Amino acid sequence: MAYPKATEKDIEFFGEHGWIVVEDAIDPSDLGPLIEHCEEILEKKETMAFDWAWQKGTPREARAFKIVQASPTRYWPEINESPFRAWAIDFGGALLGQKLEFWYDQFLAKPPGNDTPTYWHQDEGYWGRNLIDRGITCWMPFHDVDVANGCMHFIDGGHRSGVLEHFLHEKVASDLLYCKPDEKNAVVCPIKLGSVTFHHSKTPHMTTANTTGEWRRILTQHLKAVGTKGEGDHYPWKIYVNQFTGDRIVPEVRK
Ligand SMILES: O=C(O)CCC(=O)C(=O)O
Repeated sequence: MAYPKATEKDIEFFGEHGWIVVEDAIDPSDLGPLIEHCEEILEKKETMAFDWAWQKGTPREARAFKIVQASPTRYWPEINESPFRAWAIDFGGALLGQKLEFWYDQFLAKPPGNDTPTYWHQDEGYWGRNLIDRGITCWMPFHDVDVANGCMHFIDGGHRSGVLEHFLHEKVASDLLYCKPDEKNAVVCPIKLGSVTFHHSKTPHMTTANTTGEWRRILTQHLKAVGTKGEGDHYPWKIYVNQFTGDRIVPEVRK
C-alpha cells in the first residue's frame, strides 16, 4: 500500500489543533521486524529497558515495569530503513512546516492490568528550550488502542499556550514528569492498528492505564528540525535518571 501524503487540510488541522490522527497510514505488514525486536525487549526488560514509572522505595532489581521504556533503534539501527521511518519524517515535516530529521524512538509498553497512566506532559518539558517549536512526535500502536488499554489524549490547541510548569511525581523514582493543563479541551484518540497520531512538541498529552488483559505496545518516533541541537537549555524541573547505573543527575544549567 502507498503511504499517504499530508494534504492542505491535514496541515491546516495540525496548525490549529497541535495534533492529528492519520488513519490507515502504516502498512501493518511493515511492522513485523519492529514488533519482534520489541518482544525481545519485553523478555529482557531488566537489562534492555527502563521503567518510566519506577516507584520510589523499590530497588532497581525489583522494578515492576509499569511503563517499559526503551529505544529500539539504538539496539537495531536497521529500523531506520523501515518505510514508516521515512514516511513519518516527510509527513511530520509537512505538518510542522520544517525539514525534519529522525531524533530517537521509544518503545513504550504497559503490562496487562496496569494502573499507571502516562501523566499529562509536553515533550518540550522534557527536552528543554533547544526544541522550542522544533519537534514533533509520531505515536504508532502495534494493535488497536482505546481508553481501556492506553490510547493518546491531547489538549486541543494546547501547543499555543506555552510550556506549562512540570513536576516530578513524589512516588516515582524515574524522570517521569507531569503538568496540569485545563482538561476541558481534552480530546481522546482511540485508533486502529495502521493508524498513528502526530503531536507538536508543545501539545500537552497523556495516555491512560492499561486495564485490559494484553500488553499495550506502541512506538514513538521523535523528530526534530534539521540542524537543531538535541535536548538542552532545560527547565528547572528536569532531571535524568539512568536506570542502568542507578544515577540520578540534575542538569547543571536549569533556570
Ligand atoms: O504512550 C505513552 O504512554 C506516552 C507517549 C508519549 O508521551 C509521547 O509520545 O510523547
